[in-house]
This record gives sequence, structure tokens and C-alpha cells, in this order.
Amino acid sequence: MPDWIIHEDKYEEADGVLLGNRYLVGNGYVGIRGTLEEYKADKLPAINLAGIYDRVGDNWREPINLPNACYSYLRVDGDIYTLPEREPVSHRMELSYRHGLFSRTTTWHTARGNITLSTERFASMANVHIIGMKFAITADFHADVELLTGIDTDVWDINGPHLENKVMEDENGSLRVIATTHEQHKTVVVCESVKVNYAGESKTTVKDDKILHRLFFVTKPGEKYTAEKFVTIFTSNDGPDPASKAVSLNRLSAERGYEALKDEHVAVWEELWSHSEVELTGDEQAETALNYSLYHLHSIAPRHTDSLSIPARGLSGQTYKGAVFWDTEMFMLDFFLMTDPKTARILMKYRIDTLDGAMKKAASYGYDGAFYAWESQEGGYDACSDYNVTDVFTGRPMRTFFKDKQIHISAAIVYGICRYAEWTGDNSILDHNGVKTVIECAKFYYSALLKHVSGRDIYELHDVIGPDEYHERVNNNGYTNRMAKFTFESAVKVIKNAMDEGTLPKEYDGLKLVEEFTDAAEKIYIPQPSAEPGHVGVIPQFDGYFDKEDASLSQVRDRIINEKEYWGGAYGIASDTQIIKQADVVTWLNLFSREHDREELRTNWEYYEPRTEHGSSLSAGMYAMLACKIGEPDKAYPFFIKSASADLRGGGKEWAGLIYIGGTHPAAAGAAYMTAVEGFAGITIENGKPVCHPSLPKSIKAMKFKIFYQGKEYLVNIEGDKGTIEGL
Ligand code: IFM
Repeated sequence: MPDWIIHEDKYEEADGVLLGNRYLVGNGYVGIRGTLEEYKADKLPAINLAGIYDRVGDNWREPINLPNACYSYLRVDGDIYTLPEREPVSHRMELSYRHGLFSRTTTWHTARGNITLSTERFASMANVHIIGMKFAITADFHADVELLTGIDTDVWDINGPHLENKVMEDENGSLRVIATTHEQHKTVVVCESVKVNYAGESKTTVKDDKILHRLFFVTKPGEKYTAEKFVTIFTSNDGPDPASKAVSLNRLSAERGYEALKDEHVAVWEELWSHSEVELTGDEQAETALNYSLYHLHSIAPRHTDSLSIPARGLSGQTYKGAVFWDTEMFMLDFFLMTDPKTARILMKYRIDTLDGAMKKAASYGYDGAFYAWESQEGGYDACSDYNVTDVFTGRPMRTFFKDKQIHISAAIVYGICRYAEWTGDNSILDHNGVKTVIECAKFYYSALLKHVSGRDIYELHDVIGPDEYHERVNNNGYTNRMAKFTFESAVKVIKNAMDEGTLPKEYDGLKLVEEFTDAAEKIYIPQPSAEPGHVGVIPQFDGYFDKEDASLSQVRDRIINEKEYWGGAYGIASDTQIIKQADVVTWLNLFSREHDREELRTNWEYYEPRTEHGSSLSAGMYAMLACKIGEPDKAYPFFIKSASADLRGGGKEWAGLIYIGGTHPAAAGAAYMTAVEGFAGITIENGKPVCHPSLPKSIKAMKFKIFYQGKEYLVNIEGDKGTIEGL
């Protein structure tokens, strides 16, 4: 049985950035990177806030990192003891991914003896505005100790500084920082107070962008000295007067004490696991990696609101601009549908509520309808830059077309909304604005269609980028066209239903739209398997794909001049070859596998896999899922492990050109869940009920988990190739 603990047993300074992601704790409102308390901005600590973004000058807009209220360090006999400056005798870091508890224990040797500092912290799941921290200090001599803890306002920013008008205050030993964001002048308040279990002197100091308690005491050998710290956070997004809210919650938290707050936090985690834990008997590595992935998804779920989504790098920092991508709908949504449908609704509501932004974007490109943001921030603002990559050779920004040409994003929104409604049975998502969202996405594709090009009785989508981002501005990307067809078909169903119920928004001519979208769904060109020697049965990813050089991955890798160079775009080493960044045709076939026979699925998997760089963490999971659908769970297994271990092992891409893109990988976590539940266990819906068709890889002997379907919870038990599903 895994103990739900991951740990590091020695200190390696170089691992700091990676561990910041691996040891993250969060509650959907904030993510606290798993960095050490003494770290200053250069070591990338962050308390990353969900849903508030800021721009400074012409820089990229990004989410804000709060003043670092975890900042703390020790002074012993007048000398500072911090890592990496003082080499420790021992150091251990732990994360309980069962309960979202980060801890560290470090022992240093001093001139007069050894001193040990232990800390623990959590971002409360019970009240997302609270961070709890606890310190324990023991020494084997009469050490003269000063524990410094408070708030560091000098935060790590990629494109900051975002916080201005910083006020640092001390009110009777309770410290607070109030600041406003640069662009929208939102108020951000971080408040903290400390309770100690010993008699000692305490002072407050304000220096170098920090406001700190200085807590003095002399240790008796072997005795434990503890301090509890309560951090409370509010912003103007949480309603009026965030400062009073933060202060009064802080007082209340201190009254209740660390252990009481921790108990209620742990209880929420237990409740979440009671619906979402996946037992994989026989394979501890897989079980750990999978549940650790689910830990990350839970930690970043915006349960505190009714309309917000999850950024592609979760709450691990400002990379990818803290923006929401298709990752949510296509990779993460199923986990929430099956284990926590309320959160799934919040995610989809965010898309419906950002329809206006999508309509403005469509209009700005001369289209009708809704063209969703490729990198969505609040209000559906597209944070994606026209120059998303910096050329390593010239240092110049490279024109990229993700924002303009990844039109498959709008179909992902429709897919998510329709899947939510079908899976949960909660059709209220398709209210006035929900229906509008589906229709406007279909109108967008309709306006982008090219009809009867070269006299052919088909409709095409030209000049797009598919999931494989290396080949830009291609015609008839199969994934995009199939998803557009799905959008037309979904819109027809939604419109007919709304017409039957008399709820179709007045501005629409239902009959005309049904006619247009039905015609579009029938005529949109869907690339077919090739009959040409060399690629019989393979579906070309886009028009002319097979004309590209068929170089192997290692041949293309040999052409690398600079390890950080970008593989796609105008001069990328992959652009004129058949090497692709991530699953593309395979993503399409996985979603619509029932429309293809096994042989066709297999042929395409086998053709594309060796030609896929897996340069995105999204890729492996799609290959894993399709391998399950062709009856090859053992072939799926290494891709599943890769996807489930994206944050546990690290090793993902950290650079796109000269842009740092590290952080956590919730889409990979979601894909790992789908592979286990929909792939290995084969959960699907037949005759209105969930059924399983298990096909386990050799190492997994049995599986046990629960799922929700249409408001009811089911217990799934799989042993070998047999499975049962029991309503609870
Ligand atoms: O959405 C993905 C995209 O498909 C590949 N690059 C990273 C993005 C965010 O995860």
C-alpha cells in the first residue's frame, strides 16, 4: 500500500525549481510552490493566485504572485541558517499528497551544537482564504534563537512587478500587506499572525521589502519550541473591503489554532478521496503516480467560485500566462465529471461566461460567432501573443500563429459543454447563454468554411494549426475539420431541442441555422485513409502531409543547433518534415474511435507514434488512450506512466525558444485518469448506463474506484478481465 507521501532525503540546490512544482500545495484559490521558506524571489517561490491577472507595459499579461507570506528563516547565536547558504547535516522534504501537507526538516551543525527546524504548511481546502503554517525548533544545546517570519513583498514575477502602492502594517503583532495591481488597480490583502508555545520576546521589523516578526528565545536542550502561523488572503474580487475580511478571518483562525484548521482541511481531502481515489492492485508505481496526479487536479480546482477554469500550468506560477487552454475541456474535464461534477460545472460555466470575449475575438478576425481565446484569461481575453516564441539564434520574437489559427479551440468548448450535459444529465448548463455559446461556436466555423473550392462539392477549413503546432497554416487538418463537424452536429441538436422547448434565444432563426449547420456537417471534408503505397490506411494530418520529408525523429534531432531552439514555425527543424509535436490524428481517432475499425486505428497509431516528438505533455496520454482502444493495454502502459508521472518525475520541456514554460501539467494528469478509467477499466455508457470493458496491462491485477454518472455514484471493481459496477 503506498503511504501517500513523496519525499526528498537530501538537499540539492539545483532541484529547487523542479521541486517547487512537485511539492506544490493548493486549494484552487492559491497554489503555493513547494519551495523552502527562506527562499527569496531568485529561487522562484510563489503563492500564485487564481483568476487575477495583470499587465505591466507591453509585457505579457499574467496571473499575480502574492506577497510571500510563508517567508521565514532562523538566526542562531547571531548567525543566519538558511539553505543553500549553510550546508545542512540532514534535510528532508515531504508532501502528503493525501492531505495536501508540505513539510521540511533541516538540521544544521553550529559552533555550539545541532539545531533542527521543521515546518509544515497547507492551503486550506476548508476555507480557501487561509494558509496554515507550523514551525518546530529543537536544539541539543542552549541556543540563542531568533525565528524570523513574515511577508516578503519582493516576489518572483516573469513580467512584473504587478503589485504597487504596497503598504506594510503591523497591528498589535498582526502583520499585513495591502497592495494594488498595476493595470486594474485591484486590491490584494495578505495578513498574517503568529502564536508561540513559549515565553520569549517579539519585535516587528520592516526592511528590504519585508515585514517580519522577530521571535527570540533560548532553547533548553531537547525541548521543542513551536510557533503557529496563520495567513489570510482576500482581494477585491472577493467582494468589498478585503482588508477587514482578511483581518477578521485571521483573528478567528488564530483563535481556532493550527491543529483545528488542519483537521478540517484534512477532512475535506478525505471527502474528495472518498469519491476519487483509484486503487490499482499489483502496481504501486502506477497507483502512486495516478493518485499523485489526481492530487494536483484537486489542488487547483476552483471550488470556491461558480465560474472559473484551470490554467494549463495549474497554480504553479506565471508560465503560459496563467491562461486556460483546450487542456481543460479535452484533458481535465472527465476527471471532474466522474468524481466531482460540481467542479466540472464551474469549469464549463467559465466558458459560457466568457462568450463575449470569444465573440469579440471572432469579429476582430472578420468571422461570425465565437472564436475562443487560445490562451484565455478573465472575460475570455486572449493572452496569446502574436510572438509567442523567441528565436534563440537572433534573440528576436518569432511570429507564431497559435492565437490566429488554432481554431479547434471553439470546438473544445462545445465538446466540453455537451459532454458535461450528457454525462451529468444537468441540462441547465444549456440555458439561454449555454445554447448561445454552442450556436455561436457553430456560426464561427460556418463563417470560416470555404465552400466548393476548385468546384468540389465539399467545404474546407484552410490556413489552420492543428494540435501539432509545428506545422503552421495548413489546410484541412483532420482533427480540426472533424471537431468542426461535431460542433455543427451538436448545434443542430441543441437548436432543435431549444425550439421544442421554446427556449431558443430570440435573436436566432432556428430553422435557417439548422439547415445551414446540417449542410455544413454533411459537406465538411474529413480526410480519409490513404491508398498510396507507403502509407496505406494512414489518414494524412493535413493536405500535403505525406509530401513532407519523412525523416526519423533521430535524424531531425541531429539537426538541432541549440537545445532551446523551437522546432516549428517558419524555420523549425520539424516544419518541413512529418515529425509532429504531439498527438493530432491520434487525438481525433481517440475521440471518435467508434467511427473507425480497429485496423484503421492501429495503422494510424503505428504510423504516427514514431513520428511524434511528444514535445507536449498532452501527447502521451492520447497515445495511451488510443492504444487501449485498439486492445493493447501493455502498449498503452508506458505512455500512461509518462503522463501520470509528468510532475512526479519532471523532465518535461522547460523551454520554447527562449521562453521558460515549466510548471505543473494538469492536462497530463487528466489524461492519466482517462487512460486508467476509460482505457484500462473501459468505462463507457451503454443503454444509458455506465458499463466497463476491462483490459488491464499485465502489471495491474485489479482496479477499484467510484464514478458519478447522471447524479448517481457507482462503485467499479475490476479483477483481471472481469468487472462489476454497482450503484451506491
Ligand atoms: O494546449 C497546449 C498545446 O496543445 C501545446 N502546448 C502547450 C499548451 C498548454 O498545455
